[in-house]
Amino acid sequence: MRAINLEDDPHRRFNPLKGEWVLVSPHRNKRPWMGREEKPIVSNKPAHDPGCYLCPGNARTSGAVNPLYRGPYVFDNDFPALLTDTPLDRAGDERLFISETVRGTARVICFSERHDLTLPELSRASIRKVVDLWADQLAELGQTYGWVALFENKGEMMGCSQPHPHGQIWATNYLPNEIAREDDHQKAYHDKHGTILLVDYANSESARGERTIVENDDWIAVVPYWATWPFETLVMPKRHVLRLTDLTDGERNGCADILKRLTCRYDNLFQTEFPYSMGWHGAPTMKGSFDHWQLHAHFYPPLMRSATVRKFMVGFEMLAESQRDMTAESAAERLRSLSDIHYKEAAK
Ligand code: H2U
Ligand code: ZN
Repeated sequence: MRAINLEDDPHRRFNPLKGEWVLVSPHRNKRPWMGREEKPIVSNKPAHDPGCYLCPGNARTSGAVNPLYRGPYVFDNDFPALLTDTPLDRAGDERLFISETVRGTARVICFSERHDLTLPELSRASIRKVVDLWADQLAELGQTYGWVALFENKGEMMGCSQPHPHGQIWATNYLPNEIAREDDHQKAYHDKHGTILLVDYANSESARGERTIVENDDWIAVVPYWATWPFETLVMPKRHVLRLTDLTDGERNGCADILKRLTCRYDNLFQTEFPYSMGWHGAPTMKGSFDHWQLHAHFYPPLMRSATVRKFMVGFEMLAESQRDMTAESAAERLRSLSDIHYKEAAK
């Protein structure tokens, strides 16, 4: 029997962070595909839009008026999914009808005063300010809440409702599903091996290089071995870091650098404002021992073949398990081969 070739033969890969498998079918990439030719997407948004709820000086839907802010700006979400004062008694625990009450809060973070500049189009110095504000928000909300979700939904395809570049912050008094799973698996790995799962992973990927997209002294961005979305990436510090608040000055600059270079490549891939959901995962802020954690960011972009052709997680994926055609290595190679210079910048 011949040896399995991961570039050609159907196989499964294991995600040690979630404890689940993904089916990889690289042979299907040989199917004929009529590539669609699309023009680069250059939006002509103004630097300030009088009709935007998030621009400086404008009124939001609630009637509250944004200050004339410069740089990143945080405000309380006018329609928060969680409330700060929900009564904390247990709501129901019949055998099959289990519920619990929750407390939390939600905020919106405008990345800068500029209506027309998405994250990759901001300078490293401006992105650094976003990194600092994320860390400050984590420090503040982490005093009250056990989990602080820092994330961005980018693009209409991902359900983003406001054109002004922004992210969201949701703080909860419980660990959401994804976090609880990552907590379990990082803890089990630490108990078994005595080392940190994603520190081991970041350093082995750095040594191998085949799934690396961009890397600097302190950070690495890879298409993870177990990626499910075509161009999914994982961004990690190489040193053991629990939370954004623990990053040194140099590591914060490095973080801005890696985010800039990764998101520019994303935009350059299909010459579009590349949609995704991204978010930071670090050690929870609730009481307990979380030293087995490693800070990281996930990027989950839906696009597959062009600025408009996306992957759907349906059928087998909904009902059985995630599946991909293009290998993580091919996706990484495509992203790695692109320029750090944003296509809009290059066209000037
Ligand atoms: P998206 O990231 O999905 O675009 O969400 C933007 C958030 O901004 C959304 O949660 C909030 C919405 O509640 N928002 C306000 O708080 N005030 C506004 O005036 C507009 C939008
Ligand atoms: Zn705006």
